[in-house]
Amino acid sequence: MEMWFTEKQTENVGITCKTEKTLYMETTQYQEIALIQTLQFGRMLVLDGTVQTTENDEFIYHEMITHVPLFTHPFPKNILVVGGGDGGAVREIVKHPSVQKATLVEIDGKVIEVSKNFLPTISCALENPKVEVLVEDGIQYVKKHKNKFDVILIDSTDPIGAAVGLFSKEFYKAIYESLKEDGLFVAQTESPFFNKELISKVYQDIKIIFPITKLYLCAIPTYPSGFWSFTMGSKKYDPLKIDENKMINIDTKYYTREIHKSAFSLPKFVKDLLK
Ligand code: AG3
Repeated sequence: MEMWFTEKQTENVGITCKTEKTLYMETTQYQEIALIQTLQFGRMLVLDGTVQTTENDEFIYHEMITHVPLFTHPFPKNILVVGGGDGGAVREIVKHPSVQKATLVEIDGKVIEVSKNFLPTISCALENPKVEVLVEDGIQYVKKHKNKFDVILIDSTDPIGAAVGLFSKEFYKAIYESLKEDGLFVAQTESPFFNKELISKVYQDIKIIFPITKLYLCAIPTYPSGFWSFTMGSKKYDPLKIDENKMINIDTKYYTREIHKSAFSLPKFVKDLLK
């Protein structure tokens, strides 16, 4: 007998992976968590039926959500991650020698626990002394902490359920206040094929608040359409005017200096979403 897992990415499209077994499944107050052993992608974390990360392609997302903003800021010291309970973004953040502290605020403590138990290569930095892990509502946390962070990463799920507020203008205003005067932030902003309206709205909302707003792309095999966007809002630093001499060599598999720039070169149909 063969077992397959399908994420229905839209009403009419899905991704299907052959699986060996389900390692863990539980419904928490916030969502249904599943950890599946797949043949193609290794272990896969699934929240409410949507693929969050897999052992084999997670590096693309986690490097791109982290290194683009952290190399845009000339000296990032204090970093906040909202969501990201699997720890992948934090693992990349602590590779930067300038970082003194990374605070991870994840609403669902079970995601952290399951990732620690089943995804050691992703969650490995959660115990790092520079990392503080808090289980609480990221929106409330951001509202309470003003003028504090150099870089904020919004490593959220799709804009459904608990994550809806993470895609709101009100939240972007709170992020602005939570950043220092030269701070910047990046949010994962879904697929340019399947989430066109969301991308347009988020971009316009951020643009009203931040002097520099830019969208960049990467290719992620397990996410809807395989094509993924991130949106950056920055108070001072332009991601395309970075001092390349300051870019230290850190160990990556996707991110390079060339990718840092080329990721901002957008296909016409994506550019059109930002008008
Ligand atoms: N967060 C973004 C996952 C969105 C994927 N959407 C989907 N499969 N429908 C990833 C969290 C990784 N730290």
